[in-house]
Amino acid sequence: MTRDTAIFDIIRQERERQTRGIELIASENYVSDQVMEAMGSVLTNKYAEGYPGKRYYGGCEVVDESERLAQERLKQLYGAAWVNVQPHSGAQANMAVFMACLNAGDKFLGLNLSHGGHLSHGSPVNFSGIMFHALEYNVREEDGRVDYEQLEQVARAERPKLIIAGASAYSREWDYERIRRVADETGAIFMVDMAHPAGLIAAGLLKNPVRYAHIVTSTTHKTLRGPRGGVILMGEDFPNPWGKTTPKGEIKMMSQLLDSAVFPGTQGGPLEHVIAAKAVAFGEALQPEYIDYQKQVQKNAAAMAQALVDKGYKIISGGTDNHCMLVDLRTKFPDLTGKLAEKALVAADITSNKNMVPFDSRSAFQTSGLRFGTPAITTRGLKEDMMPWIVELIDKVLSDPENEQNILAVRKEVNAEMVKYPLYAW
Ligand code: DSN
Repeated sequence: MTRDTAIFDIIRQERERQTRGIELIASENYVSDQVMEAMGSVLTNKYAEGYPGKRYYGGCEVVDESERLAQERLKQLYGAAWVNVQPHSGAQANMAVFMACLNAGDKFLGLNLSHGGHLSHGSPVNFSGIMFHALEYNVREEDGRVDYEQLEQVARAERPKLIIAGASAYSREWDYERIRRVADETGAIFMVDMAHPAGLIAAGLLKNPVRYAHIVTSTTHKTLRGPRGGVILMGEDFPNPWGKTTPKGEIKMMSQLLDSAVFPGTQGGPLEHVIAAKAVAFGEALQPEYIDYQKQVQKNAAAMAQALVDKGYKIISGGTDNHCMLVDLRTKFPDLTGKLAEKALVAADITSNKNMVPFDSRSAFQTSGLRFGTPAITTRGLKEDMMPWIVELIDKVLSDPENEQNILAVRKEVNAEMVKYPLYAW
């Protein structure tokens, strides 16, 4: 077969882009060679609809072993009693929870997308907001922290069936105990989407939501540093609170509802090559050196946030407890949009994403914010003493975002430094 030079040339270009620049997208990371090896393996050839030991295809005995290993390692990592490793993504994991817990039109409560929430927690353009009745809570304007009082008020007044904690752009620890209390009081199921801080939680550096929530979902590719994908976990299984029964009249357990909601409810054949890569990543996360990595992610984020504050930038909530931070550009550069800031930084080989800030005066296409995160640069080997240097470069670009000479000078400096932090041996 002729080699597909068109696509492999594009892959080479992307590898070069990743290698020469500073990656600050909070949801991205660089996986290990063995995670990539598992993803690019013969397991991609196998159909395995169903679950280990109960498949709809023959020849699944080998992939059964790797899926079981992924399940066992994930349980061990978070102290979970039950897991599902098949969701193709975090949004698919969330969709399965909605399928298991709600009927179309039911009320649920999640963090407002423009206050740091996620698309699949109730955005009107997502299945969650289209099929279900989304209610929202915000962060407080004065300190950028979750408004737990508002969350409680809405839960008591509206009695949603599901309450969701978790965010895409929120740099603080959560008060899971408080949300669980109001969920118990109002009869709601409490779900945490831990996709962003999952790696820090696995390392024991943030509270483990599996201890507080009924159901936890996650992606596997952010701080956790696995392949692109999703998972669902529970600390203990429980009978579904609405008495849904099996055809034989038995009350279903939540694990049965969730398994059925993933397959056949919302997905077909599982991606067994990705599940094997998830198993590899979970195995890596169980090693002692993984804790050192996550501690460094946190240290780097704290140092970057401080350096930004020192330069006059406003960080929503004033700092970070985790791997990310949301910068409100309006304080330092009132006329600079997140859109232009992102473009100028990309031209300097510094990658981040524009983001709405709470109470933003601009649209989601323009935005007044930038989101930064440290998982990828930490994998690359950068330590906290390098964070002021990165912030200096960011500031240089944002101070004159349409000056091509200025951007080129920053880009040269970035490229010269990043050569010292090789990513791939091949
Ligand atoms: N899009 C992801 C992020 O960047 O946070 C969340 O799914």
